Amino acid sequence: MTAPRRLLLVNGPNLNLLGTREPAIYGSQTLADVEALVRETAAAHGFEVEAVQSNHEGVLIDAIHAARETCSGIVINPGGLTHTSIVLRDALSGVALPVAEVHISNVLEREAFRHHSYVADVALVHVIGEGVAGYATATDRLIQVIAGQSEG
Ligand code: CA2
Repeated sequence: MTAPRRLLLVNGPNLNLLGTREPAIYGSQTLADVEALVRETAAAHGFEVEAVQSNHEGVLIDAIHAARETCSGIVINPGGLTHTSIVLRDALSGVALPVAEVHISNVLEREAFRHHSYVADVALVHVIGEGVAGYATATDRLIQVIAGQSEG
């Protein structure tokens, strides 16, 4: 079966607040801007995007499970779940799709509790601290990975 030309974009808890608070850390663009950027970037390669944001871990996990049938890769900013969630990590490794992990801020230069990511070693692409533009970088790099897989 040919791989679907569709990506899942996952944004975790509190990312619905983008553009409303803490602009010094997260910038002034909104979640709608992020979703539009990823759609535009993916469309340049002929990919569609299904976007989900939730403040509820189970909703994110259900979306990741559903992507197994409908998508060929996942771009994810897990928000604070990055640093806490073994179940989110298990969902990502369970569906066995290529994953791109994005963080808007440079988590490695922030508080020590943000330095560890449970998602990092199940992701093939990591883009950290490039602001919202990092979602476009992550999308491009993930599509390159998918293209490489379908060649091999
Ligand atoms: O830098 C990132 O993208 C983070 O994943 C964002 C998470 C944070 O817990 C991670 O350590 C790093 C927080 C998302 C909350 O986003 C907000 C945006 C605007 C206002 C308030 C929160």
